[in-house]
Amino acid sequence: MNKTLALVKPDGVQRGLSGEIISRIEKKGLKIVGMKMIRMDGELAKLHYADHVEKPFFPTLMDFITSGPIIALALEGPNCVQALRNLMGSTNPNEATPGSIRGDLGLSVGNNLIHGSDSDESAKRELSIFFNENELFKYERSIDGWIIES
Ligand code: ABT
Ligand code: MG
Repeated sequence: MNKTLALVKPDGVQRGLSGEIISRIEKKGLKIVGMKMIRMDGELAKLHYADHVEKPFFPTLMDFITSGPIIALALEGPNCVQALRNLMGSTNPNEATPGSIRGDLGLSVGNNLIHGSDSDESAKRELSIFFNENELFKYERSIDGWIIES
């Protein structure tokens, strides 16, 4: 089964929205197979956002993402990368549709509450940054048959 990485960003944690955000992920049916609170440092931020290091907004992004603890989640489910991206909404909360996390809860692109890997390839790379193999759990949920078509 495919996996993806979600991060509740520092604004989500500070605003007391971690529960709301994680709850939406759980209600969708995605299975949490790893979870930890950490504070990213500059080195981790550069690794995670390797594609953005040269972008003009990177210094602001770096300050923001290292400004407080985040909650990292490893998620599993069919098409989980796309499922999470749909739950999140567009990068800019002003363009994100109502019903999405960013559409309902955010107002600015620099404080957009949640990260989700943008492809299976990114998911693999990013999960290996945040989780060791022994921090990812394999377990069945008794409701899986009601959520996942066999
Ligand atoms: P992430 O899930 O954080 O990667 O966001 P998303 O994939 O939706 O958007 P990308 B393009 O990866 O943006 C990464 C972070 O950079 C911020 N950003 C992006 C800006 O501040 N200005 C910009 O012009 C762009 C394109 C938004 C994302 N994170 N935050 N916070
Ligand atoms: Mg991205």
